[in-house]
Amino acid sequence: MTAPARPATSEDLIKAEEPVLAHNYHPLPVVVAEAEGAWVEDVEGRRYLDLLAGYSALNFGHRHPALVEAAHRQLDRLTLTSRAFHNDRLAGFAERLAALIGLDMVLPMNTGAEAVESGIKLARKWAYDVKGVPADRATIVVAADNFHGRTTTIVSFSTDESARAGFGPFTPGFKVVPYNDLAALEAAVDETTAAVLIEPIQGEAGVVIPDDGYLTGVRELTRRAGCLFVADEIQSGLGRTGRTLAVDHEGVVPDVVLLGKALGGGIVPVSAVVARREVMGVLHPGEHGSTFGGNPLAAAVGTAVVELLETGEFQRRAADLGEVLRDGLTGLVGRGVTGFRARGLWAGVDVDPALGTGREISELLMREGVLVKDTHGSTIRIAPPLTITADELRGALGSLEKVLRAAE
Ligand code: IF1
Repeated sequence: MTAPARPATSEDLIKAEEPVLAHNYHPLPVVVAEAEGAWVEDVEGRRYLDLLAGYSALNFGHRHPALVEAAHRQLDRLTLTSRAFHNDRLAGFAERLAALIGLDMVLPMNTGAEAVESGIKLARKWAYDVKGVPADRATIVVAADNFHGRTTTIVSFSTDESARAGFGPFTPGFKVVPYNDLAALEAAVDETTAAVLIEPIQGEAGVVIPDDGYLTGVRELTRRAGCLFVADEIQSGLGRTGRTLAVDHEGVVPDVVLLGKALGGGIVPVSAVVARREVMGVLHPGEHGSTFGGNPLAAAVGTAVVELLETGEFQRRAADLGEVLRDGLTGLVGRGVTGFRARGLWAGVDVDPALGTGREISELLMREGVLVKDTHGSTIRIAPPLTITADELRGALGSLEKVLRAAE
């Protein structure tokens, strides 16, 4: 008789990854085994408040009952067809998503990077077919410090050396201008420009919010110049900032909106390009696609996500809880925090570098039962599930205060 296997500890599991898992990440040393709502539990049963929410893939929390139910129901009926056939879930998903976003047509994909790639291809095709740019001459203007994903084309226009170095040769056709600088954008746009592609709020850069009027300016400039405005709302969209989209804060409607992360309800990867009919109309059979894009399970979960957002409840929660977050962070400025940028339930918090790196602060917070993720240098980002309660959020801010005080 063999002895029952001793359950693996967090330490065992972290060690077991080392020889078999690519070293493209440096995760916090927590091994999550279960989760519900804003809380995760590790292998030893320790509980943590999740203030990262899967980089906003978990806007509705872990295992939101309506989303899990939609997934279960669909698993029992039909999971995949490929786009070689129609499936009975796709029309409803596209119709409701387009209506939520205020545009006409949907191209369903899977990951964020695929949505960005698809947006780039769509903009180029539109430039040749509609705008009349000479073949292979189309350019796309992007912003410095962008983060749009990790494919070879997308890292081609990254300004982050660790994302780019070693991955050339790079895809041509991109012009990089400083973010939040309309004059630089104006100077970069010409008759070859297919699109301006930006994040309405730059996530990876540290939750960088442009000046009021910037997005309106981008909209006016692109309209005047006869090129497309493509907004990457993969992280900023779907309730995070207190509105359905971050561009809604300026009442701006882009030509193309890229969605991902939360669109899959934290269950399956679901992304989408949502666009005006005249733009999406340039794509014909055989020109673009994906085996998994628009699969029935993704469409069912995506539809349930759209249903949650149609009520406006989550956008309201993000706005209201955003005030709690802002108040808490304001109280920490000068007490370990040198500054912060916040919109809705999303903040980039600059910690005094004398107190430690963002990574060190994140590890200390982990020991207090709060999970966050650092970004560059001494910045940590806070993006809890929109289902978090005000008391839970205040508790987490209390833990941050405690960690900062102990680090002094
Ligand atoms: C990783 C960051 C967040 C995105 C925007 C497209 C994508 C992303 C605006 C691509 C992805 C991720 C990827 C994730 C880390 C993460 C991230 F720090 F890198 F910037 F969220 F803050 N557009 N962001 O933010 O979407 O292909 O990943 O589905 O580990 O690389 P994806």
